[in-house]
Amino acid sequence: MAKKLNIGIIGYGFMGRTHSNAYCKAPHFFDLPYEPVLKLACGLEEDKAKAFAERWGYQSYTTDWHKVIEDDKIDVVDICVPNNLHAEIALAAAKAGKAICCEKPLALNTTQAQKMVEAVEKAGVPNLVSFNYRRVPAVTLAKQLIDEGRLGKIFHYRANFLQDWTISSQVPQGGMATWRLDVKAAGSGVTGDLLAHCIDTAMWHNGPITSVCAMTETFIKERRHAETGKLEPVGIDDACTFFCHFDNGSLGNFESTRYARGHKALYTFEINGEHASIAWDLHDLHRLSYFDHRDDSIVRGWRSVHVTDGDMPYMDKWWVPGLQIGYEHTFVHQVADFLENMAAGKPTSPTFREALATQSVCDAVLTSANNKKWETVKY
Ligand code: SOE
Repeated sequence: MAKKLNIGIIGYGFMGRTHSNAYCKAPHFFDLPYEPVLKLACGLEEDKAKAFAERWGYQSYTTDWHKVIEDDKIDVVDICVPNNLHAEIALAAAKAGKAICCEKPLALNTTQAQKMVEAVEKAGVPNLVSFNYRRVPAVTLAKQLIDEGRLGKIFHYRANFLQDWTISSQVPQGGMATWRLDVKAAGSGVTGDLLAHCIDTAMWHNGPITSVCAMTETFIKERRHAETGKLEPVGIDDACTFFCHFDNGSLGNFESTRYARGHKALYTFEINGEHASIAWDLHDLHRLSYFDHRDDSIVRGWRSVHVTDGDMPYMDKWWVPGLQIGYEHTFVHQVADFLENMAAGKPTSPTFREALATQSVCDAVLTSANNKKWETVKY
């Protein structure tokens, strides 16, 4: 019988739902050393916290996150609240000896993130940041192909994360979901929210980014604040493009915007190596495109690998070959890896320390855009 592991989740929004779903599903598909028990759910508004707890099967609820930390029965604190609350909660959770799963980006900035890393490392608690796209089987397979050396020397890494949901000036800043447009809650715009995903995956695939040259734009300068009702200046970046150098000598090219009409969440990357190239697209997430120059010329071309076979990452745990999985499964894989590693006393990537490196790149990107100069990333 797997040992019970009590989960206390803070935040009942979009991410609170993805994480709760993952704790429910993981034990059905993975042989886990722990059985996650949905113990306590926390959110600001009582009726919403109660409804969330009932819907997902949490045993109780609270509106005060301190109660989650103070509860001796809670083993894992799962942080799914806006970015400006991550640091305070994580520091308290680490002090209380809890394992921590924190939503991305780790913090508002590198200074905060550094303190969070020190806290979890001092306390020796398991820690993980939820950059979930690493755990799309096709994205994990890309990592495997790179590590096997199939691409040879890598020359280019390009990634985009394109959305279109903030084009209307009537979208408010602040409040549920739209806190992402309020710089006080989010820290930054597309850089921390979307490019952080691309940077996390890129550095996992292709090693550290050493220097960046960026530009950002805020297309809508004022928006009504959902909490104050007043028109207030917008402090986030609506769009960001940057070039970079990787430590291995390759060049990077990244773009993110919430103003690409027609694209809802188009995360794509392409990696070009000496022998082969890889491309991936979130809207077709179960496929990995692969081109290998070493193939006979008469059959050489881009292949679309359907990542559903049992020998492909995570896929032996799901259905039968040919039947695909989707977005929510990335969080299930995250829970499974976290619990397995926790039992084995091993870290789960990306740890707070690894997410600090992503935060350092984000900070360098924003500094570069501000200074209109190349910036060396300070790790
Ligand atoms: C923003 O719209 C958002 O929900 C991000 O916050 C998520 O991290 C991303 O996966 C999808 O888009």
